[in-house]
Amino acid sequence: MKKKILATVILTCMAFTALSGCSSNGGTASSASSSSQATASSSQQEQASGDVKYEIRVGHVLANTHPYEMGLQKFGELAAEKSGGKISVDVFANSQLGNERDMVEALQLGSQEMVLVSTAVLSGFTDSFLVFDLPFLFDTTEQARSVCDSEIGMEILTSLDDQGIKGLAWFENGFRNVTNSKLPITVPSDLEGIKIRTMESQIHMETFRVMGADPTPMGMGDVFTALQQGTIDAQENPLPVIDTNKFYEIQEYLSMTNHFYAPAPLFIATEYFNNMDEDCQQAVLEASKEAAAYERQCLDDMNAELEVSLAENGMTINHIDPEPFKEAVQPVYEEFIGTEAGQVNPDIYEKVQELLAES
Ligand code: EAX
Repeated sequence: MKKKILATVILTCMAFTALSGCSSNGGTASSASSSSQATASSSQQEQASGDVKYEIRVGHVLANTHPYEMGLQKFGELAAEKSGGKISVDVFANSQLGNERDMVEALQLGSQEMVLVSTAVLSGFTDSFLVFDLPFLFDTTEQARSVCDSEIGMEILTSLDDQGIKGLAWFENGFRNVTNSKLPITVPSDLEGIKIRTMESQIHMETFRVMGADPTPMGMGDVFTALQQGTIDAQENPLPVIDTNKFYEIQEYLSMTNHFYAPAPLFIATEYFNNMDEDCQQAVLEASKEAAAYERQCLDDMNAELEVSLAENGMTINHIDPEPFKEAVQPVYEEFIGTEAGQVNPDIYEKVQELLAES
């Protein structure tokens, strides 16, 4: 009887989500295989009636209303469907399993199966992803996605496989913009003396230092309180993060700097994946790629109206001329492209530039 209930619940949520747009189920640790009610055909029930053999915990640091959550829920539903119910995925939002660096380490230690992160924290594990930390590397989302989906993008994504962190697919966080409580940021000198939270990335910190700001690296879970207490004046994140973390409640100014593009690799613990049945490995690979496309669409849908809604929520929004900012951060390129540890490999950088020249 239990299996039948599980099967029905798995398929009710798949049918429901297939009919709906990009919406998350809310809640904190929500299992993607038991979140909503709908009907399903008997053949689908048979398909998903298998015993759950793999219970996967996937963590992220964003809100359970962010497209990260929607994409991971979709991954769970697809993995359950494609594995005949052998895979069950529980999604943990809001840093419940720790900050991004902790969760990546947890994959290496075998205490967590999957994680979705921004690449900036990976500088503690490898230099392969550093190219994405460079300021103003991309001008458009299309450019960024084409690089992620290219051969060099796939090489970067899988560059940690032999360190226990297997890259599955490129989700997306997006172009990052500055919010602060002091003034509109219109030219680099407006950042002079601004205490800004950054991710734990030397390149990100130096980017703000060369413009006169005072960067503080911090895990995502501590940002809202730090802003609220005034220990920092500013933070930088894509609009969907600003919205779903309600930064508009404590940050007056939003400056559309688009200074970094943050891709978001979906990782699984290599050993855990290698020990899965082949059919479930295939299910994970297919589900991760389909879920990545879905998550990008959710971001696109959300971004279409966020400037208006953030202004309605009281933010003073300004756009910038990027040229003075690009000029101001040139020293970051001189300092961080090279063959030393902590530098962007020149070959990777050149391959990205060649792709951009073709686009
Ligand atoms: O991947 O920490 C951040 O500001 C990022 O947006 C977060 O890592 C999501």
